[in-house]
Amino acid sequence: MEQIINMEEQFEARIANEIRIEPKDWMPDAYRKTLIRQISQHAHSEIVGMLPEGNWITRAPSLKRKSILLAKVQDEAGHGLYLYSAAETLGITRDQMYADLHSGKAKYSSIFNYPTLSWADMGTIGWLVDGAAIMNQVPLCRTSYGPYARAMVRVCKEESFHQRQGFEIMMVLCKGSNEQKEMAQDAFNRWWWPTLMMFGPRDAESPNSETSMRWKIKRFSNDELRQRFVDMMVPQAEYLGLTVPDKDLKWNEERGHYDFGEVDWEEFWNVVKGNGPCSKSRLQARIDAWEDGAWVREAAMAYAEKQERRSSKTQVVSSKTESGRIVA
Ligand code: BYC
Repeated sequence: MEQIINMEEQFEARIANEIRIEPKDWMPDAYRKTLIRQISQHAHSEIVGMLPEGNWITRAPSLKRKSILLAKVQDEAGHGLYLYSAAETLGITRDQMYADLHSGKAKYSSIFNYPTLSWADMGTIGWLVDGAAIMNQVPLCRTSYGPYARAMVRVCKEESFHQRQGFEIMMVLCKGSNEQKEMAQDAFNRWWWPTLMMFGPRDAESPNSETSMRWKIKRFSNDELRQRFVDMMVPQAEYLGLTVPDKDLKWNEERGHYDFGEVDWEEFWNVVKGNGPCSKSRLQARIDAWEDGAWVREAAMAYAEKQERRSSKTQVVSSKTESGRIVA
């Protein structure tokens, strides 16, 4: 008992002194549990996040746009893999994480349950959704768990490129024909509010925030990051000549921030519970990919076992040779 209290004190002292917690360090069960929850959900978001954009690879308007989009979607797969690896260091297996996603137990970001209806959605996702991801993830480069923080450094570099490419698509559309401008505004109208939902519920309704902030897993609250995001995006929308679809949006001189309207929280919770416009098809696509890939996993396992058998046979032969009993 005394030993646990001691370890708990050491853990809290490390957190207070900004010393990262590493996989082999002692950590409270609740810290491990909430990290597995957040990191695995983050990984699932990256993987499910490939679907709405993957939908446009075959319909990209030029070869250049197609290759950029392909590279971006591949980057998201990479992010998912770093994050699954980071979660595995906490003692959960990848198979378990996939099983939790497929059964609906584990969540993924609500944003990916909306459809991508036009090419302008590719620009809007890059600009807005990746913009929100950067706002949320840059502080995670300083999160208290070492493997998560290190994964985030690379993820954020790649996300910055993604955001630039999204903004550039929007620039081209907004400078284009009336039809292109309308397409850009329509995509912006559809994605603005769901993007604000990415930051999670209001602080007062966020059950995980208090402990996650205390343990420095989260560095800023959901509402703080949402406000920063609005402050950053409004001037960019103005630059593009787009109208933010919020009649309550107004610069507040006193606060030094934009005031903005209320997110539709009923819609948010509905999507989080799995009733978003594309929730069923997104999850089904992941389940199908898992089932269709069974033969690849089986073949890889059979190959690994064959290699293992071969190398153990070679070891027996070479150890016999060394002992002088067999001479080739
Ligand atoms: N969607 O207590 P709260 C990307 C859940 S990938 C769904 O505030 P927390 C990209 C929350 O999980 C971006 N669920 O939670 C990829 C919790 O339920 P549980 C993904 C949400 O964890 C490809 C409950 O609501 N980014 O950008 O303190 C292409 C109460 O919430 C959402 C990350 O995952 C939501 N939006 O704070 C392009 C970042 N919000 O788990 C782009 C890492 C909340 O108790 N994650 N919930 O059952 C985080 O920073 C935090 O987990 C959150 C939520 C801010 C999201």
